[in-house]
Amino acid sequence: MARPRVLSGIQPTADSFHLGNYLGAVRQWVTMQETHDAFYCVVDLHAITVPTEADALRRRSRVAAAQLFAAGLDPERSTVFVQSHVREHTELAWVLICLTGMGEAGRMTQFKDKSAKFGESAASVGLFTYPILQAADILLYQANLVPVGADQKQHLELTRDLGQRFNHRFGDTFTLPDPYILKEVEKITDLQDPTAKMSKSSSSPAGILDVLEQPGPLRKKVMRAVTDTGSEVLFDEENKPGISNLLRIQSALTGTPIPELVARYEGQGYGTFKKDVAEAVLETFAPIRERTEKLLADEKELDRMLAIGAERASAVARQTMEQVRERVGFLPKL
Ligand code: AQP
Repeated sequence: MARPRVLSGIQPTADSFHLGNYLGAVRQWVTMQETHDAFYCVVDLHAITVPTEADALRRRSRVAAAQLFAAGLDPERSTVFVQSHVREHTELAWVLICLTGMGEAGRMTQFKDKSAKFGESAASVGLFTYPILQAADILLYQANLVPVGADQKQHLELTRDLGQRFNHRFGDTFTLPDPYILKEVEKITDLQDPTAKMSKSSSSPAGILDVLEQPGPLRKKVMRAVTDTGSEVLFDEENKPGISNLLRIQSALTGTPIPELVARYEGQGYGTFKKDVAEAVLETFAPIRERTEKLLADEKELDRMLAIGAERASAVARQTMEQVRERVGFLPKL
């Protein structure tokens, strides 16, 4: 029997992924390549929904791809590609845009959050339609499962709605995907503002742990993470959001259940605990950073790996789009 298909994407919007991207998404991608037919993309078309400089985009797209391979994606088992290399993403997005209501698109909370930064009228139409492009990314590959962090839940619902609407109007075409969200790591929060998600574009440098960062600054940031009143290491999301976030991180990185960690640090105060969290972060990030640097040292080879991914992705995307074109009523080109 064919393996179920998984698809997910990550934006090349910074010079490194952060701990939230890694724990909330990329780590699951690596595990799932063992059991699923895996498609993962660097979503550069999404990155340009906010002002982006061309050289930075090129650099960050390669850095993103290198980090994915360095984190453990195997080009033999996973199809890793750059979104703009497969033209069908934008073509399907247009068809889906024409099926989306203005009100429906306007309810997407990520647009509201991100556009608040520039003011809604200065935000691009691309930022507004971003979730529809994301729906196209997923539906194009007939994905069964989409591993993401909690912030993407609403976009996944829109994807299912649009897939279902298309199927209903034009005949069964798309597989309806389910989100795959690991509760324990669905929202890693900012070290300086433990109620907000750790984010490439909105966290302050002190609030974010970058995978490619050097050990010194990483250690400092963990040691300076905002903690809560009191001195006991306890899991209490409401009254101790900072310590709870660090406990979640430590548990995910070491595979130790939270109650066990709480028992281990009883009576020891925050200092010892934070030191251990910092060590766990360093241990996880160091090999990824080293492998990323090696991969980036040979751009030609990296581009070749991405070309192979694009080829495999295009074969699937072309098939879906042929069906879509025919069902929508576009004339075949002789
Ligand atoms: N803090 C987080 N906790 C858990 N999961 C997270 N993800 C992001 N932040 C956290 C998940 O990482 C994947 C890739 O994210 P993205 O690059 O598509 O962008 P995003 O979700 O918008 O993340 P950022 O860091 O906030 O990026 P910018 O600032 O560029 O918008 C997704 O699966 C996401 O859920």
